[in-house]
Amino acid sequence: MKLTAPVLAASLALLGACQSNNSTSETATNVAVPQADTTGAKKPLSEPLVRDIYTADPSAHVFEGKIYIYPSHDIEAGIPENDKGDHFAMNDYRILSMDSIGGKVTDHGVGLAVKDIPWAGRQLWAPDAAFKNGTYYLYFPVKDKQDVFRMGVATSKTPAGPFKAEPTPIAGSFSIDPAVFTDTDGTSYMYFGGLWGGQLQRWQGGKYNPNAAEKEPSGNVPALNARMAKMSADMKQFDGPVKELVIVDEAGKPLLASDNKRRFFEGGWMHKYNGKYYFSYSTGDTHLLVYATSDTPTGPFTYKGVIMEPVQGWTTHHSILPIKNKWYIFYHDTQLSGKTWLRNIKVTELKRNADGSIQTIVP
Ligand code: FUB
Repeated sequence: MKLTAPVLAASLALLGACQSNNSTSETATNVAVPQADTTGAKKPLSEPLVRDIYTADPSAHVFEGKIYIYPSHDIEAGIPENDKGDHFAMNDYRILSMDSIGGKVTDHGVGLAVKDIPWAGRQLWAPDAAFKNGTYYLYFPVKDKQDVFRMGVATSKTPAGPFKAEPTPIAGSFSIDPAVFTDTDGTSYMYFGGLWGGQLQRWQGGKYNPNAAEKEPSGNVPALNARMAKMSADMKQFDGPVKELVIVDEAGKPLLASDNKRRFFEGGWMHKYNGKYYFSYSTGDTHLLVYATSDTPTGPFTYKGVIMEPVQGWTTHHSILPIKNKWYIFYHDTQLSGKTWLRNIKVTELKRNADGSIQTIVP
């Protein structure tokens, strides 16, 4: 997570204050909003899915024949930007759904709030969801009362929630951006981690160091990697140790910290295509979405290329899934606000070449 002032935000017109409420509502998607383009900026590839609230970090899934989206719910908390990301002070999640791509978006209201998580302190960041054995699981990172990011899990009998949080965080979890992937053999894994404000650098060596530098190592040393763990049968715990998800270059060498156009930063996502595992992630300070592939869900993964060029805003966060014979990528930018901490989710088609490689999207 970028923690300081916007770098790439173009000066598109503000579209009015987004008002947040807890009610269920419907909004039309991809509605063109008439506005004069006085900036000469290029038209974005797609339009925000919702305009009455700010949303980011969309994890999308098909549940019960509909597309459910579990985004962060950005708010203007009035907290000045700082290097620890205090201004990303989100308090709850709003769960969204739509029947099809391009259809109406239903806002199911608050699915989980910080106040209802017994161990939480502040900052409800990018979530993900999963379904197993008749139960829906919402995975979320939030700072505990000691201001350390941990991962929690909450459950519901319906994908729209509301979700009830477990009384304690997932033992052994840390940092941010959980993405839970269930393989074709039924085994589920959580992929997670994020640098800088996501605190991953505080966990080098496997132990928490509150005095670690606030940024990552630099230079010709191995980059910090995302983490992964197998999920327990009840999907509420890790089943085994947390492992590093090693990403190597075409020569099989681990990516270096200095290689910031390719190294992992945050926002990991896993999907499987034609028997191969695709781990995609944000490169943070170089503003790219990139991917690496492997023959196993545990890696090592080999870097392959860029999925998405920089969006408007500092960075984006995504999910990739098949819907009715096509693949889609959900992501965010800052088209509605021009502010890095007030984002809006979007979706566009993801296309591949015959060899399975992903075509680069210019958003
Ligand atoms: O929304 C808060 C953080 O911003 C997420 O956890 C990161 O992935 C970045 O999108």
